[in-house]
Parts: sequence; structure tokens; C-alpha cells
Amino acid sequence: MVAVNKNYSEVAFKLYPKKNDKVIQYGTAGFRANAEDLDHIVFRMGFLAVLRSKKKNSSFIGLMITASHNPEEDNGVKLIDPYGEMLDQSWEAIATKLANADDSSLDSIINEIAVNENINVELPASVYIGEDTRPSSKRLAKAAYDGVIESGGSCTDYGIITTPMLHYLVKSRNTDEEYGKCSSNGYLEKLSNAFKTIRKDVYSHKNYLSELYFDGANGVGSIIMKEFLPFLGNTISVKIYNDKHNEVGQLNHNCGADFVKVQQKAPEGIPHVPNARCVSVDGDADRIVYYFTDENGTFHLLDGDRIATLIAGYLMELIKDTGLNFNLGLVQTAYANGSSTNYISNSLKIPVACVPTGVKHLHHKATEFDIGVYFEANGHGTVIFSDRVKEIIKKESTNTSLDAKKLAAVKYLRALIDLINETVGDAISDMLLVETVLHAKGWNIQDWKATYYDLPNRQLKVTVKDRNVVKTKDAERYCVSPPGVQDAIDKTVKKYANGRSFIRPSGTEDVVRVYAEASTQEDADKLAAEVVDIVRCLAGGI
Ligand code: 16G
Ligand code: MG
Repeated sequence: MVAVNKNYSEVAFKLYPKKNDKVIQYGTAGFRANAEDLDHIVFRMGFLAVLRSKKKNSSFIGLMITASHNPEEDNGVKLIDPYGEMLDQSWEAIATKLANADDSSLDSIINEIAVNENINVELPASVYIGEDTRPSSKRLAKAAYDGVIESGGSCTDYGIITTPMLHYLVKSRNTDEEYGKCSSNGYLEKLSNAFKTIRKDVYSHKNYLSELYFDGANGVGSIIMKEFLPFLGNTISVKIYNDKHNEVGQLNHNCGADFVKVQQKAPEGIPHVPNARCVSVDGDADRIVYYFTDENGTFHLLDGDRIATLIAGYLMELIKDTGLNFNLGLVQTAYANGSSTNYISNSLKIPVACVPTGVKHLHHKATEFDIGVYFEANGHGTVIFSDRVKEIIKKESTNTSLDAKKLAAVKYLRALIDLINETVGDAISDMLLVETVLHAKGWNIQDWKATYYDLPNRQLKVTVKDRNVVKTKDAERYCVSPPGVQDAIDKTVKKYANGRSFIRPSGTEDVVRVYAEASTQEDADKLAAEVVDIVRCLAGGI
């Protein structure tokens, strides 16, 4: 066993001493907290990224500074594994231990990690850093950089980029050239080339008009979208709003995907053009929702469930056209609208699975299919293709004995694979994919909306003494503890037509979340309010 030959405790104490004793947990999206509490944690994640790189035989590891849709004063950090996946779950507890340790125990903890994980500490290590536009992000990125350098790794800070771009950069650095060039421009080129291959010069088609209103959440999404426009040429017209990423207090403020999804209303800062197709991305541009406001001023949301059904339905048609035999499946969470699940199962006849909230769960499940489409209702999702599918598609796309229709479908599918960022949900890639499908179908946003009708729903949150008292099973649809809660929810739900409700502890905030849906908005609101009362009474509400 190798001993770690560095004085981590001393250097941490000197440069980024632990400021407080608040316990922090590596949750669904890494560590998130008020930015003021994060310097020493991010510095230590620099250490961890170096260890992870060594564990992975010197592969490049990603470290992203972002708190996504959280308020601007928060921030966060998460690690990205070599193939662009999220940090392996088995290392989450290691990250948590390292983050909460006293400065003086860092040496022994790091030594313990190296020994337990059988890490060859002599190996070189490399880390890529990216950050969002938060005022605290530069400072925290520097802390992470220092952590990497102090523990002997080499580090490149890519500056302000979207989370999915960092996933792309890490993957492209660790895989072959064919995947794409390892640079920000390489990412933009890859996506835009695939999009242009499919769209050619056709601007509009039947009801589809190539005009889009883009809400950048006053964050990195607006910056990247602007950089992206020249790459897209004349294929699509994107009007960018909420691009005040330099103004303090504006990030995610009354705009962005989370605001639109949770508030179920249009963001501020974007003109209300009746029936115009609008998109909102979140603070690090890994989530997207569509919406429009009709001529009567009524707001219509097309969230992750809609995007998933649109994409899955289209891929199924395309697979049929190729004549190939692939199994396609869709993965959702308990938040998926009941109508979307019915539509997928009964109309599209695509197998659908339900897993706990958090991208890693969806992603993992999606790998069980040849082609797995996964989306959370909040707009986070993508499509993953098995290696077997990719090989077959690549081979068949040069198979001259295929008839013209099959060959065209295979080539089309090949371009779609390039358009999709398989590593993680990617607002910009997802947007181009949706635009591709709508264009192919010749649909406007009302046509898309008309595929099924969402059940009205409501999401609320309850502050409790300890959110961890709430335990669930069956992909969070059943509350096993505290006792009595599920019975009380069941009784309440029965009172409402098409009623459904569940609770779960948040992974990113100190609250319990409540979801309810029913036939009418009034009922969904009432059901949600009653379930909030149940949580307050039986789960230690404060
Ligand atoms: C994080 C997750 C997202 C999940 C959300 C739930 C990732 C990259 N992001 O943002 O998937 O929907 O947390 O938040 O995993 P909650 O636990 O506070 O409801
Ligand atoms: Mg995000």
C-alpha cells in the first residue's frame, strides 16, 4: 500500500480552513449550499478529483462549480467521471466524509481513501474545471484549482461553460477523436453539424416555423446560445432574452426553466407573442422546458414529460423505418404527469420505467434498453444508445444494399446520435432535438400540445425538523416512514377524481416536497394543501 506523501491538513488549514461545522452531503447534484460556506469544500473536492483521476488510471475528471437553478447566492460543486458520467455513487460517501472532516484529519482520511480504493498515488492526475455565471463561481473555481494543484494534479479551467459542455469536454478528452474535438468550439461544431445535416436548408415545414424565443435564465445558457448562433447559420432563428448574466441578482430570478415549471407561468423579460414557441433553460443549461401563451393569454407548459414523449414517439417511427430491431424504452420519475405515462403506455406502446428522482437513477435505468430515453418532468433528460446500436447504425449507414428508405432512416438516426449529448441532459442539445422532431413532423407548438392533455398538478414544499425522517420506496411513490403518513395520503387521494400524490425528502434543500395531481386545478391544489398538512402533523413540520 502506498502512503500519501503530502501535508493536506497543513495546506488546507493555511489556504482554505474549514469555516463552520455545518454538515453537508454529496446529494443528487453534488454539494450545494450558500456560496459563503463552500470555499473549503470546493478546495477539498480539488483533492478528491485528483484522487479520482488516479483511481481511473490518470483519466481526466471534471469539476463543475454551479448551483443550477438555485438562487444566485448559493453555489455548488460536482465531479464528472471519465466518460462524462456523474461521479460513481460509491464515491459520494467518500466525498461527504472528506467535505465534513476537520482540517487536522485530512491527512489520515486521504490516506485511508488511497488505501481502501487501492489508488496508485504516484500516477499523474488531470482535472477540467468549469463554472456558471454566479458572482461566487470564479472564486470557488480558483479554490478548486488550488486544491488540484496543491495535491499534485494538473488542471485546466475552462471558465464559464454549461454543465453539459464540461461533461462533453471530459468525455471527448478521454475517448477517441471520432466522438468530437475536445474544445468548446468542438462541442458547438459537433452539435451544429449534426443539426445542419438533418435540417439541410429547409427552414419551415407545414405548420412548423423555425422561430424560437429563448429564455437564458440570465445565466450561461444565454452566453452559449449567442456563441452558438453563427454555427447554426440560417437553419433556425433563435431570439435570445434574459441574457443579463453580468447583473447581480438576476440569475434565475423570475425566469429560467425551474421558475417556469414550478410557477407554471411565463418568465419575465420575454415578450408575449401569442402562440410563439418559447424555451426556458436553467442556470447551468442542463434543463429545458417549452411553453407558449395562446391568443387568450392562457399559458401552456410543455415540460420534460412532453419532450420525452415527443422524442420517444419519433425515435420509434424512425427505428421502424430502418427495419432494425432495437428495444426502445422510456424512463420517468414519480413527478411524471399521469397523462404522459398513459400516453406512452397506451398510445405509443413504449415500455416505461419509473425510478427515484435524480439524473443518475434515470440514466442508469436507461442503459438497460438498446435506446433509452429519460426525462424528469423538470426538463432534465437525454437519450442513450447502447454500443451495439451505435455499431449497427454505423455499419448500416454504408450498406448500399439497403433500400433507399431504410438507408435514409439509418443515416438520419446516425446524425441524431451526434446531435444528442448522451452524457447528461443538455438544454441546447435537447432543444435542437425537439426542433428536429417538430420540423420533421411539420408541427407547431399547439400540434405538439394536442397529443395528450396533462392532469393539473401542484408542487409544494414543507419545512420540517429533519427531512431524513421521511423514507420512501417504490421509486418514491410510497412513504414508509413516519408511520401513518402513507395511510393518511391514501385516504385523502381517494377524495379526488384522478387524484395522485406523493412526498419525498428533497436532495438539494432542507425540505420535504409534495406533489399532487387531479382532474381539476382546484382539486390538485386542495389535495396538495391537505398532504402538506399531513406532513406537518406527522413528519415534524415546523
Ligand atoms: C438535482 C438533480 C435533478 C433533480 C433535482 C431534485 C441532477 C443533475 N440534478 O437538481 O435531477 O430533479 O435535484 O431536487 O441530478 P430536489 O431533490 O430538491 O427535489
Ligand atoms: Mg441544472
